[in-house]
Amino acid sequence: MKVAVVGATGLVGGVMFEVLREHDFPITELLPVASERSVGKQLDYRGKSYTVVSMQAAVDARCDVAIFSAGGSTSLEWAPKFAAVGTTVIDNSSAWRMDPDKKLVVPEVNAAALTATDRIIANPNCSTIQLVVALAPLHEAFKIKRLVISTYQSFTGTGVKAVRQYETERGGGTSEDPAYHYPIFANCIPHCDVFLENDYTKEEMKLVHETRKILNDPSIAITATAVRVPVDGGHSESVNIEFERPFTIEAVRELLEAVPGLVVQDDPKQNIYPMPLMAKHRDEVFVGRLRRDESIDNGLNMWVVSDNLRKGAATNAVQIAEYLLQHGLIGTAVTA
Ligand code: 2RA
Repeated sequence: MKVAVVGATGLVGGVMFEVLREHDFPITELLPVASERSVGKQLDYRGKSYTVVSMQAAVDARCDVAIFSAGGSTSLEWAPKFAAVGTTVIDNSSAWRMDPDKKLVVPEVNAAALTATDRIIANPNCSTIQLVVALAPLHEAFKIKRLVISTYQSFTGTGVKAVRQYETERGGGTSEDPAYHYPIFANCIPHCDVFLENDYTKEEMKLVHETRKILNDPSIAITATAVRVPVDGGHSESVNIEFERPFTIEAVRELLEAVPGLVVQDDPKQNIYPMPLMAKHRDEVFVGRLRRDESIDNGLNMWVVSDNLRKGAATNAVQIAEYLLQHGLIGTAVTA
């Protein structure tokens, strides 16, 4: 497969190469793609040096697949150009996620919706991906009526600038080019992305809209609070669910344990529960602290953790590419 990695020099781009290598994705030709200022740089992949190329050069190369992690504006401008030459784009930005004509895919949940004519496929937001991996089997079994989600999101979700701010502050310094309005070291900031007219942040509304789209159920009532925390191993989420139908904890546990890529870590008596420290560099979604919400009928609480740069971004995108390849949906000579 001829593969372009767009945003190759970014934080997620670097993890993308790690995941492609670990998954042994069948690459015959690799094109690292970045902004003009990085064109010509050399990047190593599996012991071989590759030259960073421009967006236009990657379009002209007519790749089979282009995996984007380059921000929404770049994706809005360039994804259609790749698609027009028959390249399948898997995009990590929010640009296409809520487009009614684009699929928003978490392979464990809804990959079956993909077809050979899908030329721009949206990778959901990291906090949505880990959430719906856990919710999907429960929604099918007990129908979710309402969700209340609080997230504890790694500063790595904001990118290199935030990592630099955290490391400067951890060393006792003050960042000259901070990613956040306030210090992130030894702090929690209830502000991920920008505030909207309804006083929620974009990050919180992504959870609302994307979850409904992926589960294909606009009736689910959802509210969220997204918090940035000084943690680098992954995103954590406290999830409160009200189901339409009764459930048992045993049935919930059994359903979750049957999900590929989901690990139940839940034994409070042995202090067993998911933590970002243990999730870092892993591809799985970890679920624990399963317990009935005794304040309502059919209520469940759970705790969901995953590495936001891997399953929350790079791994999910590579898994979409693997699904397309395994089902003969990549490289089909269908141009848009
Ligand atoms: C964040 N979800 O954590 C966003 C970016 N992927 O900031």
